[in-house]
Amino acid sequence: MATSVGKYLLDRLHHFGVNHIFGVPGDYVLRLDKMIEQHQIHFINTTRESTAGYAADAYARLKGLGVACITYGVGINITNAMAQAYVESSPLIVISGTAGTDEFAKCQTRHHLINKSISVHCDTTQLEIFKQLTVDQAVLHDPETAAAEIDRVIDSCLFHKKPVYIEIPRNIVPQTIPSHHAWKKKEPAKSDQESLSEALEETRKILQKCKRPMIWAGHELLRDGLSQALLQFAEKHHIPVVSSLLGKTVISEYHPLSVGVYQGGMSPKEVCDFVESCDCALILGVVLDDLDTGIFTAKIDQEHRVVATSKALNIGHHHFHEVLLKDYVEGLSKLDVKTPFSHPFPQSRSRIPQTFHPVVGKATTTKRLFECIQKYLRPEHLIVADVGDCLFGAADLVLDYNSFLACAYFASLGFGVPGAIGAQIASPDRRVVCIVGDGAFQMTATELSAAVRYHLDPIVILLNNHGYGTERPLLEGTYNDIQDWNYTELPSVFGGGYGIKVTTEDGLDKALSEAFSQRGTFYLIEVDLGKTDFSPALRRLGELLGQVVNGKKEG
Ligand SMILES: Cc1ncc(C[n+]2csc(CCOP(=O)(O)OP(=O)(O)O)c2C)c(N)n1
Ligand SMILES: [Mg+2]
Repeated sequence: MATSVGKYLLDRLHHFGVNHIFGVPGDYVLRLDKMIEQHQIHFINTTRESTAGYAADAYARLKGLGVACITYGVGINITNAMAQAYVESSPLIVISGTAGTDEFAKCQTRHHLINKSISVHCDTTQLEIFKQLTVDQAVLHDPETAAAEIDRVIDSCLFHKKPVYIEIPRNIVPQTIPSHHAWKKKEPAKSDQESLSEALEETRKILQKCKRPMIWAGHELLRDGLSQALLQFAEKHHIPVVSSLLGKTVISEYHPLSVGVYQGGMSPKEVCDFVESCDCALILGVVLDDLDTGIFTAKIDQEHRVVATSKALNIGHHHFHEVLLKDYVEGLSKLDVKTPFSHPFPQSRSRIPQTFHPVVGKATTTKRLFECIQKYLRPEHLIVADVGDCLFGAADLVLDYNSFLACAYFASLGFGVPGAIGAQIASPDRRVVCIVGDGAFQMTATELSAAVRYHLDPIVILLNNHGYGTERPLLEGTYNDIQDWNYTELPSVFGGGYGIKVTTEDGLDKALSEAFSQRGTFYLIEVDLGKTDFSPALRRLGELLGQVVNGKKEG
C-alpha cells in the first residue's frame, strides 16, 4: 500500500513502541502534527521545546525510545535536552519540520531560517548545530530515499542509545514513498568471538586469583537491558554490587548483594571503605566522570580492574577490540569461577532509616525530609530527581529496580518536572515522585500544566532552601539568592492540583501521607528549609568542589 513520508515515519516509530510524541507546533511542522493527531501516537504539548526534550528523554529511558517534535529554528532551545541525552546515552529522536524544498528554491529569506549554511534544498544551519549532539541525522528532502534514511537513523538511535535528528521539509510530509521500499529488521551487531572468549577467560582468571571482588554497575547496563544478566553473574558468585549515581537502581537496592551508590569520597563512609578494601573491581557500563568518581576521589586498584563500556573493554592493562558490552556482560552471566566469595560488605537495605516519627513543631531539615520520603516509598514509585541537593539526598534513598531517573552527569537544572511528566506517560501504572530544588523548579515549573491537561498525578516535592544552595558552599554571593515565589498558589494558576507548604516535621509527614494516599491529581509540596541546611553528601561535595572553584585543587 502506498504511504506518505510522514506516515511511514510515524508507523516506524510506533513499531518501536513510541505511543507519544512531545513537542510544540509551528507552521513548518503543522502537517506532521496533523498526521500525528490522526495516528495511534498521541501528541503531548509542552510549554517549550527543551521541556519536550526532557520529557521525551525520560520516556526514552523507560521505554527504549522517545521522540520530541519541533519547528525549525525557534525550536532550537531543545539543544540542552539533546546534549543531556547525548552524554547520558538516552535514545531520543528529535524531529523538526522546516520550510518546503519548493519554497526554499523560490526564496531563502524566510521566518525562523538562520541560513548560516545552506544547501540547494534547505537551510542547513540547524542540522550543523544538531550534528554536534546526535549520532546520526537525515534531512528528508527526497521521497525516493526518505524511507531508507528514516530506517537508518532509527537503527542508529537504537544501537547507540543516543540522540538522532530527522528534518522534514513541510512539502515532503504528504509525498508518497516508492512502493518498492520494504523495511528490513537490521542484523544485530556482533562482537569478535575470539576477542570475547579471551576477554571472558582473562576475567575468569582474575576472579580466580582474587578474594574480595566487587561490581561497579552503571547506566549503560540499564540502557542495554542487562540488569538480569548482571544479577545472574553477581548471584552465582556472590559478588556485591555498587552502582554509579546515573546507574542507581540498575539492580534493586533491596537485593541482598546491593551495597548502594558509590561516588568516591562523596559516598557514605561504609560504602567507601568497602569499595576501597576490594582487591578486584569489575566496572561495567559506568562513565567515570567527575561526579560519579566523587571529583576523582574514587580509589580503585589498577591491577585487578575490568572497565567495560559501550566504547571499550580494558582488563588490567589489556585492551580488547570489538567486544560489545552486551555480549561481555551476557558472557559473564555464564562464567564459571570455582569459589563463591564470602567477604563481608555493607548492604544498602541496612541503611533504610528507622520509621520516621515526626517531632511535633520541629523545623524540617533536608536529612529528615529524605527519611520521611523513604517511609512512604513502595516498589510502584518512580523517583525523578533534578540537580541540586535533591539529587544528593535522593542518592541515599533505598529504591527498587529501575525506579530512579536523574541527569546525574550532564547535571542540567530543570529536568525534574518535565522528566516526571515523560516518566508517568511512559509508565502509567507507576506513581512518579519528583524531587526538585527551588532554583531548578523555577526553570521548568510550567510543565505542571501538562500534568493537569493530561490527568497525571506526580507528587512534586520542592526543596525550598531559598536559592542556589549547591553553589553556596563553593563560592557564596548574592547571585546565589533567587526570588521566592508563592509556590503553593501555582495549582490555581494551572487549573488543577494541590499545593501544600510545610515548615515542620509533623506538617511534612501529614502532607506526604495525604499525597501518597490520594491519586488522580498532582501534589506540589513545598518544604521550607534553612538557607544553609545541606545534606551530608552535599557538604562533602562542597568541600571537594570548593577547592577546585577557588583554584586550590585541580578538577
Ligand atoms: C541549566 C543549569 N544552569 C546552571 C547550573 C549551575 N547550578 C548547579 S546547582 C545550582 C543551584 C541549584 O539550585 P536549586 O535547584 O535551588 O537546588 P539547591 O542547590 O538549592 O539544592 C546551579 C545554579 C546548572 N547545573 N544547570
Ligand atoms: Mg535551592
